[in-house]
Amino acid sequence: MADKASETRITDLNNLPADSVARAGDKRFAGFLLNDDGAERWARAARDRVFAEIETLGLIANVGELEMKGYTALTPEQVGPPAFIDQLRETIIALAEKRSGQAIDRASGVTFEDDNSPYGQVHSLFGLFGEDPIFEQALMHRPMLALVTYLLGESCFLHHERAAIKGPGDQYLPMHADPSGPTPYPWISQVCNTTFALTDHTIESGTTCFVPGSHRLCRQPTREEAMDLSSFVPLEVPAGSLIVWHGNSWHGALPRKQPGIRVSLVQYFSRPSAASDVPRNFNSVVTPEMLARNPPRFATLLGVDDPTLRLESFKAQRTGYSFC
Ligand SMILES: O=C(O)CCC(=O)C(=O)O
Repeated sequence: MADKASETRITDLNNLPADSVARAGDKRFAGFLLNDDGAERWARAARDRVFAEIETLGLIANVGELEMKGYTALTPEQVGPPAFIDQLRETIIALAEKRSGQAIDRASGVTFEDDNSPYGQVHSLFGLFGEDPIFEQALMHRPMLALVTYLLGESCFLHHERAAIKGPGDQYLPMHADPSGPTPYPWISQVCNTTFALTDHTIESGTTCFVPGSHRLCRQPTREEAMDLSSFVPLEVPAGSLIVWHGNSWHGALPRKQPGIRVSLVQYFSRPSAASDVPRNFNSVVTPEMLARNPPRFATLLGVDDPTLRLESFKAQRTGYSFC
């Protein structure tokens, strides 16, 4: 697939249709950067699709939480069959054992205690596609994508994926927002994090904490704010839940204070216009078989196809609606 990457760079952006020349009196204007009815229709149709999917899946309350608090959690019942969560967790643990050459001590959780991770006492695994088709299912998870699309639009892509195994330790993860571009951040989400909780996420197990409503601040916390434990509101959810947050939301995590492991799968998405730090390049891991067995959106999510390089999508983005 590596060779195919360049194909998505060959776009019709340069092939302006003849009618893209607009006229005002005796003046002629290139239509490339002009809004037009087609762009407006395209953007509104995208909005209607996104809203319809939210309603169909019964996610309006979750959208309400995203708007109000900046984060939400789908219940295990909303996420789907427990077998999916069990398989995801076991696949991640088996992969960590294969890659590290160590059997994971699930009872004590100390197997990776010497890892020096930016996330605290967390062992992270990247490069999951191609290891097992379950990761393709996780990416195409319908309720997750409905919320991601609400936040980032239909052209968003997977910036990176990360499986995380957290053991006991003493390090808090400081409060931070995920975007890395200049501030103030736009109030509309530019990136978003989705985390499948594959074991219980509790205070004792070192769960993720949020500052409710902080997505409206559109900036990073100061150093003092990042370490102010009085602002850490823990989100406790059972195994099988899915946590989703607006990219601007301040979040951190508690240290795990009990033996054992907290296992999760993070999928982090971005708008094409907001890829301010280097995303993973999935072109070399996406196979024709993967593309054939997944819906067309799979190619967009993995950056193999970027719709915003096509003229009609490019123009629709510029209408200002945030759903295309
Ligand atoms: O480990 C956690 O609970 C939070 C992880 C985190 O901050 C992230 O994935 O961006």
